[in-house]
Amino acid sequence: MPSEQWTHPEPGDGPAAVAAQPSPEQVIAGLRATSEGGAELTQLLTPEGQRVPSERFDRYVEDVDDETLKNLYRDMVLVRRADREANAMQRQGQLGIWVPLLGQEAAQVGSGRALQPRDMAFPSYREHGVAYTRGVDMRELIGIFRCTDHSGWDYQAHRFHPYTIVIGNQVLNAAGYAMGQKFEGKVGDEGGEATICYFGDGATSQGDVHEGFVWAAVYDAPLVFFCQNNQWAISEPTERQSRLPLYQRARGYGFPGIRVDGNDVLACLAVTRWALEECRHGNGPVLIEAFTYRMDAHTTTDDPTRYRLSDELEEWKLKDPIERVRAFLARNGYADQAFFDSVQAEADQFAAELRDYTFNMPEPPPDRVFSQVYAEPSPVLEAQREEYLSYLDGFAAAGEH
Ligand SMILES: Cc1ncc(C[n+]2csc(CCOP(=O)(O)OP(=O)(O)O)c2C)c(N)n1
Ligand SMILES: [Mg+2]
Repeated sequence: MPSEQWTHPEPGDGPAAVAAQPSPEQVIAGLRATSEGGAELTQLLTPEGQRVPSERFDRYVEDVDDETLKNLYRDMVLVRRADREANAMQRQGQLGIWVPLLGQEAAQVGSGRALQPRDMAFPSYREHGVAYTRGVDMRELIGIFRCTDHSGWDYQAHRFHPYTIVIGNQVLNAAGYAMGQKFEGKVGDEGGEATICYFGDGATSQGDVHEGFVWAAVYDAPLVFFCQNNQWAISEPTERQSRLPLYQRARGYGFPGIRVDGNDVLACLAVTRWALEECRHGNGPVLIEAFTYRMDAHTTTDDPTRYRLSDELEEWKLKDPIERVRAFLARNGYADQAFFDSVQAEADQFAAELRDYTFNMPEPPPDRVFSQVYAEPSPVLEAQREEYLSYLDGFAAAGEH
């Protein structure tokens, strides 16, 4: 921890009332550490697209050649384009709500691409980019926001759990799942399994997250806690939720924590690969704080101009996750304008198909709400279904008169 940052004095270090007062410089240093990246930020690609060597993490991206980087660029452009399309569709009344991921493409694509097919992922509700890397079709996902579906993809096939709206709750599910992987002997060597769990900065204030940390720690569960610190929990900034950078909390639970530049896809890939390897070999859990920024509203029902200044957004635009990869590819001659144009055209097509699908999405049958609730049929639910269907029949009969 940088020395200038304030921490509570040790008991007995002078009169408490005096000793517990941080100096103005220490207050500012603490705020900077929670709201700016700080020296501890692991970065492999600067916002200007310069490659920064890293003794510790370069080995985790040795195989990333220009083709792989172009694929990561393409992933991010497609995901962003779909996100913007969905946002527009909500504005046109085609979706009930949308949860934008704008700005978080690198954190999601980098960490998602670090996973092996056998690993399991637990998302919150903003992880459309991770869903994409797990092979969940954006069309499978859009139904949630058109209110026709409840995360209906096959989560075992994709190894990607349903979305969780209850803040932090998926951390408990993930801790239990990872403990199961441990109990079943699926960790310990190269072929080992791991779990990754996504949550936000605000979620770290929830009891569920604390409990998940405790259980995963004491059982050495193969679990990567992936916190996307996008600086905001709706209108609550991170510095109102923590006295120290979030990754440092891991120490109190007895596992490693690391802060990565969440707008750097290469660093997110490297650090997540490292963390997953630790977990696979039985050295889990690990906390990753991906330092990023929510560039759009919390959801389409939110207006961020009510609680944050636009200069903050302008500052983060300069750290855009896609632009730095574009700069790196172009500067090194790995990609030309034709490549960037073709990716854009593909993204436009991707978005057009999403729109087309959404507009023509079949209405689910009314009794769908009763299906896929339990693995086995339930008499109580079956009775409710019958009652609901006969209630609906009443309308049909009334219409005949
Ligand atoms: C248990 C619970 N409390 C409150 C809410 C309302 N809520 C929805 S999102 C949110 C903020 C979450 O912020 P963060 O964890 O930083 O994730 P982000 O939305 O920034 O990705 C809150 C308080 C909720 N969904 N669940
Ligand atoms: Mg947040």
